[in-house]
Amino acid sequence: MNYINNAWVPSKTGRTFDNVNPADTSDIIGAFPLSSGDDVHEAVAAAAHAFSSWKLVPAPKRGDILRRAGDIFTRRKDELAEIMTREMGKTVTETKGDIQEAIDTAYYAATETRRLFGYTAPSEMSNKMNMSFRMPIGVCGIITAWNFPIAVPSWKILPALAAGNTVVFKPSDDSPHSANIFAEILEEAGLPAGVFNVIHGNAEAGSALVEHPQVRVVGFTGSTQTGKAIAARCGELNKKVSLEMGGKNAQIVMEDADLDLALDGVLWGAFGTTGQRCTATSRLILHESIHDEFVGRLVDAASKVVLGDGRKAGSQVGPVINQRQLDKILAYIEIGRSEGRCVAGGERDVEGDKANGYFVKPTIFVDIKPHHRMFQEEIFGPVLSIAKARTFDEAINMANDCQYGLSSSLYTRDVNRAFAAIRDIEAGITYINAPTIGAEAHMPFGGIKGTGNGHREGGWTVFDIFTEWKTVYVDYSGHLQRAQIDNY
Ligand code: UN1
Repeated sequence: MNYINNAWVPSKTGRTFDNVNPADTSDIIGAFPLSSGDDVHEAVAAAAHAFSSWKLVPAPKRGDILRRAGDIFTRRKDELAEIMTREMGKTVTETKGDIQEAIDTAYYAATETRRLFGYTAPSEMSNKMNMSFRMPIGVCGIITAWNFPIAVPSWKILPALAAGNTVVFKPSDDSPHSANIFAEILEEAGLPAGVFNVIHGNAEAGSALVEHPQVRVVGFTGSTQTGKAIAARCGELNKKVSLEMGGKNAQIVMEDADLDLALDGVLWGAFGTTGQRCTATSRLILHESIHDEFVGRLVDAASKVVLGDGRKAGSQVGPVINQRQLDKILAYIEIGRSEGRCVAGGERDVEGDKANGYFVKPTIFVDIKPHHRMFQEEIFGPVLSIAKARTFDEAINMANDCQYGLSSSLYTRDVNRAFAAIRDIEAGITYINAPTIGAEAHMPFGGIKGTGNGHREGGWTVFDIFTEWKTVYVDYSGHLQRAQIDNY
């Protein structure tokens, strides 16, 4: 069902799609609406109507609702984690972490409602005050991917609501159930009807949302191809748009690093969430003097990673999301074989029950050169490509030789190298002695170059997306003062 005006309604199309468990494709979780522009229109109309009263609710009162949502997410965490794992595959430990990001964001956004600072500045004239306020914008259209079904939507939706906007959310058709729980939680927290709406479906619903004249802001996380198309359309329609697209994140390990730490970092960064994070470590740049030893240990560790249904105790890595992604990953593995040498994995895991799901063994390629496709293109799966660097500068240049710029990581014990990397790596996020993953809700999140379009979610920077400035001049002089004329 779609969720419009606090009611569960079927699509006017009468069409549905199946939500399939990627760990066991015979397990159909349910049918969800394949919505069209008419459904989107109804949701946007509800959100536009709700905006006129929601924007007048004092921001701290809006914050109270978000805080309650954080409490309910906490209460429903275990149940929701099971549901999320069943529909998108990552382990329950990881889906709990996903929900924790929403809890953190809810409490953070709630607190920000007591700030949402504007600013004041002196006037050029006497007896006049200048100030500028952050104002809500209207209906926000939110479109997100399936890999973080609750966390990533929460980064956008909760601050958008905190700022006084209303929302129509089009989740991925690979994680619709989690989105519906999101709606249930916001309703129970006390969000008025129409303030938050969910429309299920595929690109048809997504593009209707982007096109709708009453949608003033579009927030998107997903593929580079779709993101660029949305941005182009938003350019024509003159809409505000924030994009969070691909990554090809590098971890550099220098010869002076704590190698045990670096090994744990790359294992979790590359294969955690089955490599399906925009922040996943997909390029490993090793100093040549430690290359062979490090690769040997990494291959050993990767071959011990336990693949399995994310709901089963002991599983460390779940399946990939669907047949399309499986095919894409296997195709990249073939490209990898032609560009370098496969030293771990390189195939599906079809042992026992895993034959029913989309499992891919943690895969490692060595002898990859910086210009290779394996080092340039986002794969979004458990595939790591390794290259050798002779010097620190060469390692930094290799990390930067890439169209994307989301996350990055350097392992070293040399404080000078650490600060040089912070300065020189072209990415929105740099980790020192930590993997490329693990963003925290109250810090700006986003990337440069091909990853984004200059916006950041997370932290207070997210309010740059979901507010517009209203500048106010109050002249209490009692006579006409003409700026740029009378005061000079
Ligand atoms: C994403 O993959 O879209 O920092 C987001 C991280 C997670 C979020 C990833 N907290 O890896």
